[in-house]
Amino acid sequence: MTEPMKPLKLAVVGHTNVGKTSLLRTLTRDVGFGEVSHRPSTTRHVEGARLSVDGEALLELYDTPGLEDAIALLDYLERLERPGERLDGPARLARFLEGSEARQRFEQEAKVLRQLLASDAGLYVIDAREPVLAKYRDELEVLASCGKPLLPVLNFVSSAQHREPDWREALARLGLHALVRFDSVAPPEDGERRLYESLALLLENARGQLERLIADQQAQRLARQHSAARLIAELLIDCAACRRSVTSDAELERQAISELRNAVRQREQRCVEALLKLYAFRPQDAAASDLPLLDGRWGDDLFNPATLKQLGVQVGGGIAAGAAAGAGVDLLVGGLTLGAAALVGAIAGGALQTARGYGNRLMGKLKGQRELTVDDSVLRLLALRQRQLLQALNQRGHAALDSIRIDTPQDKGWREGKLPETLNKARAYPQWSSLNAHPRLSQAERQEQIEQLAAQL
Ligand SMILES: Nc1nc2c(ncn2[C@@H]2O[C@H](COP(=O)(O)OP(=O)(O)O)[C@@H](O)[C@H]2O)c(=O)[nH]1
Ligand SMILES: [Mg+2]
Repeated sequence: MTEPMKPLKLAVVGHTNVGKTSLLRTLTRDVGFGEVSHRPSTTRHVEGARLSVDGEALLELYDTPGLEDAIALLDYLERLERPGERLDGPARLARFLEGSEARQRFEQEAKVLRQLLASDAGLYVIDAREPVLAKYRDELEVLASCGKPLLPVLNFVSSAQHREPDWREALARLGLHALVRFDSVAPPEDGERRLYESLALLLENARGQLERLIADQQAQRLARQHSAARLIAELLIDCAACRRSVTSDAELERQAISELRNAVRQREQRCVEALLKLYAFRPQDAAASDLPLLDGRWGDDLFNPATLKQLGVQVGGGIAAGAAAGAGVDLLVGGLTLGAAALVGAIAGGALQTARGYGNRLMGKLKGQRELTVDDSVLRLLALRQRQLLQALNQRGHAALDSIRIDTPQDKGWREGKLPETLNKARAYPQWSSLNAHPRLSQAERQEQIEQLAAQL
């Protein structure tokens, strides 16, 4: 057996307020890590987080307080040398850390330098919107004297005013040629992978663990996307299969529509919350605006070709086509004979459970009941909104503070096109909807349809 590897230790360092704590939040996918603030010097001490794969710790990240007065510190370090003495960087730092100023005037800086000395490398975080000022160059010089590899991370690159070329040039002049572009609030899609790959170039011994981390993160990303598509598919099946039986009466119908609207609205919110949780965000990180256009539809899905097929009824092309087109009234008249025949056929075929449901719904029709279902356009709308949310989640860093708004897409495209076949099918299976009484959600066929629909999303 091979010895478990020691986790790679990284110190996250840089000027105050450049996004060090934010970078840690995003890399650890932990919205609660540390304290993020636009005020300077919120992080007063060193705080660590660990990334593990299969229970094995691969990486330790240490957040540090910001460096505030590097110019004065560099001056001080230079004056630590006695006449005729030539100390190298680490030796000079060692002398500084033993001295009293490390506990007084430069207490913050000493914490940072101690952490970097105890780490394998440092991530030097830069606010790429800032001009390259002398204080940053001095900061880098002080940090470089620890003798540890430093990887500059250009943060805030999603901002329009970033000065990436200036920083690239300045860093090159200091001998730092590798750097990573990042944004903790809106990270580039391959940002993490590039960061770890660049580290692997600086730390050849840690390549194995960094590659494992990269592979694991890729696998997690795919698994998340698959689970997300399933959550959305389940929402759509739930809504497509949802049906309410209502006595024909204006007031009762109005009430039923309002209840259906609430049920769908809440169901959508449940999906939003499940997606947020899956992506490790908080419930307040997204809010769905109200669903427009939710009127429900008065359907004759009883004569949906899928219902008939389910009952083993062979219908002529004419009836099936008429049903698909929603020619409800004619079929209602013919419903009795068709229904009776269907019942006999279904019982003979052993589909008693289905036949009972079918029979009740048919009786309902004859007693003046109407069936309310969720309109196609609402299903389209739900699909669009949830996909939009998913896209936002895929692009969101765990340092983001503002919340995502889920609005209705403006384009009209969603009204058109064919609905996925699975949704039409679901209309004929009320037991597939958690919004109906007596749902049977673990039915294999329902699961299959969810899987199929998820693949289409
Ligand atoms: N837009 C944007 N804002 C960021 C980014 N990184 C940090 N911030 C914001 O910058 C401020 C300082 O961040 P913080 O992580 O506390 O900086 P620290 O002092 O270096 O730890 C906070 O308001 C963050 O929300 C980024 O990459 N993009
Ligand atoms: Mg901080």
